[in-house]
Amino acid sequence: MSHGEAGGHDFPPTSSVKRWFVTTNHKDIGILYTITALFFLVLGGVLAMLMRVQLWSPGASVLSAGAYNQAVSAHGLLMVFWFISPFAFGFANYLVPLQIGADDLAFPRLNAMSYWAYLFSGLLFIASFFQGGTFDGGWTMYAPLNLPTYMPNIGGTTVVLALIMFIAAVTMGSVNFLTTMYRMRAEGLRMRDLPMFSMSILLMVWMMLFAFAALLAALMILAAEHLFGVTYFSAEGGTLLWTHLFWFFGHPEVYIVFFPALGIMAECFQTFTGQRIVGRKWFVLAMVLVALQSFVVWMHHMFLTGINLEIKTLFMITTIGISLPFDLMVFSLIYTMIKGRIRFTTPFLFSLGALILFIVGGITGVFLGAVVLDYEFRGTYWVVAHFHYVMVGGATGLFAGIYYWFPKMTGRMYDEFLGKVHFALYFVGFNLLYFPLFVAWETPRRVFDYAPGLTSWHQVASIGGFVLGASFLVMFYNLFVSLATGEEVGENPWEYSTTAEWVVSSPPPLENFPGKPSYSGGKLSFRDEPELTADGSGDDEPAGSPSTDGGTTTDGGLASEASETSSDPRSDGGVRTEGAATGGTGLVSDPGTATPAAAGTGTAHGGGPHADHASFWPFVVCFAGFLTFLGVSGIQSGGAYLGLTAVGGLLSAVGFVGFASESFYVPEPTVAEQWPFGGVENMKLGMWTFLASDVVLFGGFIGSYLFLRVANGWIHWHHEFVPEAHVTFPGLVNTYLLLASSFAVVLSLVAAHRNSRRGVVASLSVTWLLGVGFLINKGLEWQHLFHVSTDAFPNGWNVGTNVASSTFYLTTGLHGAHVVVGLIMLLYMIPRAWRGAYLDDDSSIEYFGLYWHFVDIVWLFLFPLFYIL
Ligand SMILES: [Cu+2]
Repeated sequence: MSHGEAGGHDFPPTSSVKRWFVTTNHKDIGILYTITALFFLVLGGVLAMLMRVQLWSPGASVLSAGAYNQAVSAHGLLMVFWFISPFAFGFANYLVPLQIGADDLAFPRLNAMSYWAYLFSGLLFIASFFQGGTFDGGWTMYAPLNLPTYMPNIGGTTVVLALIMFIAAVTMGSVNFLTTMYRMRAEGLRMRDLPMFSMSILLMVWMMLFAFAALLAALMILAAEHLFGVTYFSAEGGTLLWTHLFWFFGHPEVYIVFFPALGIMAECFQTFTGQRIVGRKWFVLAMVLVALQSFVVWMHHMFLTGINLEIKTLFMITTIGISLPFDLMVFSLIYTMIKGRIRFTTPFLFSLGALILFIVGGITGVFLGAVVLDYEFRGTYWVVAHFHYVMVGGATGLFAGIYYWFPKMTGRMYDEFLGKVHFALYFVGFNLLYFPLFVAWETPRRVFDYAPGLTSWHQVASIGGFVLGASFLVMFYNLFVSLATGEEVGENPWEYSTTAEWVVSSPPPLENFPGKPSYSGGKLSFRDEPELTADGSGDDEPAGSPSTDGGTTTDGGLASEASETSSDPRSDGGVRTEGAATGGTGLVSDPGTATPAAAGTGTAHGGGPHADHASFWPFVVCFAGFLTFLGVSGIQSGGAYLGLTAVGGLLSAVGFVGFASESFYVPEPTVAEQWPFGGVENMKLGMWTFLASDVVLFGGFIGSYLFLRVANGWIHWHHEFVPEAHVTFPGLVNTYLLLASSFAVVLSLVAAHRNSRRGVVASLSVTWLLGVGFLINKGLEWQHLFHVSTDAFPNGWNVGTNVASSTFYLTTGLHGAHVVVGLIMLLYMIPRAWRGAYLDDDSSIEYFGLYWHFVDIVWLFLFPLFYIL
């Protein structure tokens, strides 16, 4: 049986439209990410050109003040969120599994979810333009400009929701990459030997996991401020609170953006100089240092606020200090060039360009990191110029990547001459655009007018902007034409490139490798025998594929002879030769049930079932999320928005049920390097990493509460803002209920060990009932507080009454939502336990338990903070 006939579970060929809606393959998702990100680049670029037209001469009126504010804000948000990181995610999706010798990411369906959530979050952003105006408070979204008072249009709210959806996509991606990279590396591939690009992605997703969770806290609060009228950022100290939350995310974001570019630059420098990165070990160490330090520098964005000078000085030191590891990386790249023999290809030129831009951006950044100079430069075009040298420097590295891997992804070569033309226009255009802005630094930032004396500088900048924009026409033309007519390439057109993606055909076959990749012999080779494990599962490999030896080392080794043996012309499709396995049943949290035994018919040549996880549901769920968020954005105005919310909610429910009940099969790796998580299953590591980001999310909420309470007077809080009726007792009851429920989860594990079906069902049901009891008790308490009627609170104590009520309801509400999610998981698990699941393999209960205990522990923090202190 061939591919498309396999009952809707396997991948249709790439020429089929359906393929792109159901695919979960990392290479397909990588291509989808890349193309979508380029679309948002064009959108953000057009907005930027509108701004440059407006700034052609002082006093111009191409855009109104309001339209200019929207253009500036949307340009910034689209480029920072929807273009640059997703562009890097595209490469990461395509290449990381290839570079580390994995078949796919650890959770392929989650990967598809991540892409669709990203796409629909972007479409939600675009929808905001048609809701009476989009967000217009700048990309940093400073309070109080981000509040409904100053931004009453629905579009402003929609953008906040779009960002929340975007962060959902990022978090799913981060969890997936971390699990994959820690657990699915080829045998013998040590963590420290990861290729430079993969290493940069590893550090990027670590930073993303924590930084974006902080932004999520800020955005959830902001959304609540728009939708329910809570008082955080409009309260005493609220403006400063926003900047803390935002920049705790925002500064690491600079490195999140720049790291993948750095990884690509390192790869390109190695390939096109034929020289391993000089001081590779120190290079990697410097990256790790930067990743850690990036979280302790955020306050340099707040030098002009009332924070005392000692703290400012401390943050000046950490900020300027971060340039030291960067110096090391820059010198290492420069020495690599000096020691090697350079080939000036397009990817190399873009890498070198990125390095030059980054050096300028870095040096001008040190000026801003110094407290005294920041007083001078803040809010001026110095910042605009510096920021673009760094961020677009990062984008430049990514454009090196698109030329570098274009032959790998398409099997065809781009036109080298046109590539160089693109680079020349791009580099000249960029510098014409931004260098004059350092000179015209006295221009106020984010303002659509400026002093006449600066006109000529701005005109040069505008010309540069159009040259830069036009350079992309060359790129799109080049890549598009080459797709059809470019010279066909073998597996490795660059000769000196040494990472594993270059030893397989271009484009690589669906299953990536002709066998199990292994580095145990010191260089990459493929085992041709399927690995049989005790339970008889094997890897998914067509019979008779040759044992090949790519003859390469993992990274940075000198030239390797291109291997011919591994070339296999199958591009994709048509390689799976048997029907779809029926897989296990159930949710991702149930890998235990998807055992080969349950998989039944779908035996591969190796004797086990093959991976089977194509799915339409990720698309459905994310489309439903799009409708729901769009409805919620205008829910206060009712009417059509109310209907949209209902339809979206309904479709979400259908989508999640469909997603959870679909059968799929993802094999756990049998032979893989798994340091330091050898004994941990994929699902467990995924849960851990997710909870790590959840810790930061709650940290953001609890931190906000503490911050606002201090700002409003710690003691006064209870005397002035909280009614007498707010007593400890309901909170205490809830503490006992949750502790008891955690104990019940432990009992269900014990019951599973004793093989007692009834015991498992009973204890899970008790957990569920205790959780429901918790929610009822909380509901009664809230109901009571809503309707207190005292002199101080004649209208009750509801979400919008004051800062204390806002923090109380929102923080405990977030916790309550976590309880609800846990109860939904239980509703899925209890019937399955009734049918006898979890007795052989209780890992699902264990993963649920991790989540449930976490929710419990959070409550142990909330209870004293909100009820006792
Ligand atoms: Cu910063």
